[in-house]
Amino acid sequence: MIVSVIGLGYIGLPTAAVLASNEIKVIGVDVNQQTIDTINSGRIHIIEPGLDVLVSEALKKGYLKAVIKPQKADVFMIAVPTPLGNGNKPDLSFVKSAAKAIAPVLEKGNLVILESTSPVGTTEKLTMWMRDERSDISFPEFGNNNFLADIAVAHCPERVLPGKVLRELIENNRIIGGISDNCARQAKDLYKIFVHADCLLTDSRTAELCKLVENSFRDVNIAFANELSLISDKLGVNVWNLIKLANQHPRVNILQPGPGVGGHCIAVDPWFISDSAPNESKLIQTARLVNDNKPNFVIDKINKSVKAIGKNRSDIKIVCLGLSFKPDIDDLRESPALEIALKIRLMGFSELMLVEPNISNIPSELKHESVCLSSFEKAIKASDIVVLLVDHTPFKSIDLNELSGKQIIDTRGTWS
Ligand code: SAJ
Repeated sequence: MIVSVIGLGYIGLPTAAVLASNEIKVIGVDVNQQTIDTINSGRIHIIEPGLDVLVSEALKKGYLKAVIKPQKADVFMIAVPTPLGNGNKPDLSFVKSAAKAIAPVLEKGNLVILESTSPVGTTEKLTMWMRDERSDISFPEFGNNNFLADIAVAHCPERVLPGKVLRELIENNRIIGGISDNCARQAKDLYKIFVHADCLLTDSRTAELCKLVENSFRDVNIAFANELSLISDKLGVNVWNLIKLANQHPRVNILQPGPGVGGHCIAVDPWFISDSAPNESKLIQTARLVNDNKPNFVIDKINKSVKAIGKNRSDIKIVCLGLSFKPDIDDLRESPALEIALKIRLMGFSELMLVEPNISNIPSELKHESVCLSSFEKAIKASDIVVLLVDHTPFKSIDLNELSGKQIIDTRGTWS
């Protein structure tokens, strides 16, 4: 059997490598020649623990190769981006391009799986885009379980946590939604090769909504925690202590407030629901707005600290601890910490020190004569205002006496 993985990014490459490590021949396809060259030389272009070893082993043993144009295979797994376009509308252009690219090499008996997080109805659109190119073979029809088409099409959304991808690919239960029941069953046979957990079958629409709902559930729950942080601030209550106490209740489990919600999933996927059902998704939309507004609250706190110091900003040094979207990773995409640092940069402080142990260069958008990357100890000593934005492990072990006399804005409760 040959499996072709279309899109060799954060999901596609680990999936390709895991399949190859199960002695399945994998052809990885990507539109970026540099990505292909890197993989074919046994290296990787993303950071994910353990992935480099898996990829270089797979290459050495001949189970994995990367190419720019799809070739014939038995299974095609599509793991391309589905970003937010203008007006928070889903951009499905990469899925459409993938459909058009694989259509010419499709053969009777092939299975096509969409892994990308997608709005409801995308797997049906994918089927339609392929059908438009290939009138000589038959494709399944949603809800028609009596028709055995030449090609099977299913949606199996990825659900892995960055940083734990290789483990979660194998250990997480999978939701598999077929265009028809037969498609779902065929897809399950593939996942059972490497998934050691349950593969639960449903239809493609349910699987699409299921993935969006999982991330929206988390977004709404984080928004609740973020709202509590605003309420507590107004009422002079320590929100971290409040949540810890409330969580003593057997049926309460409040998440942690922060500077906002980042990453390319939780801050994006709820919009896919609100785009499809705008009038029915008020809570989901409000949660997005609450989370997106949290950086402004942090900026207000900084302004209050400036007032408390009683000097001009041009005489004040400020440090931002962390820039990534969550702890102990180097990923700055959609990071609220980065957004806050950018806002601070424009506030005219004498110096903005950035401490981000997981990167070695200042992001280009932050470059300015008043901005520098600094070590943790040095920045703490030199600063008047300390803004903790990401709870990276090294920040937890500070002697709290070193913070005395400084204005502290701890958005993660690390020192509370
Ligand atoms: N965050 C908080 N408070 C919390 C938890 C998280 O502010 O209590 C923030 C984080 O700091 C971060 C953001 O939320 O900015 C998202 O981080 P995360 O660790 O919750 O999730 P992601 O985006 O890394 O991965 C999510 C996961 N989804 C769920 O947990 C429901 C993962 O399983 C998905 O596969 C992934 O999205 C995806 O690809 O969709």
